[in-house]
Amino acid sequence: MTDARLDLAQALQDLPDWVADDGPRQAIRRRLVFADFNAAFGFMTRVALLADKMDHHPEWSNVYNRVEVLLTTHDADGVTRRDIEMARFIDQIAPRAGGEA
Ligand code: H2B
Repeated sequence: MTDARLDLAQALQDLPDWVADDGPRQAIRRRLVFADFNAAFGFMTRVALLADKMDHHPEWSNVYNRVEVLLTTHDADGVTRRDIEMARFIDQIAPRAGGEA
């Protein structure tokens, strides 16, 4: 069964590092900066393993040490608890200092 869309403003209250995407779909995004490509790709690998397990996949891009992540649930056409779960995991493993761009 498809999860319900969440109230975006409310969902973002607990996720200070995430912003609402300004594209046509309801989505949240976060930019991360790592020490180098190795660290960025290691991060992506960890998220990919969760994505595979959850059958829930981020839309993302990587350029050297930068990773841009956009989370939305295609089936629900918006942000659901699955995106929040993934965002929290990302926040847990993201670099603490200097991890923002
Ligand atoms: N990822 C995301 N972000 N949203 C989805 O709705 C989604 C997904 N659906 N990964 C999954 C795969 C679905 O297509 C498969 C068939 O379960």
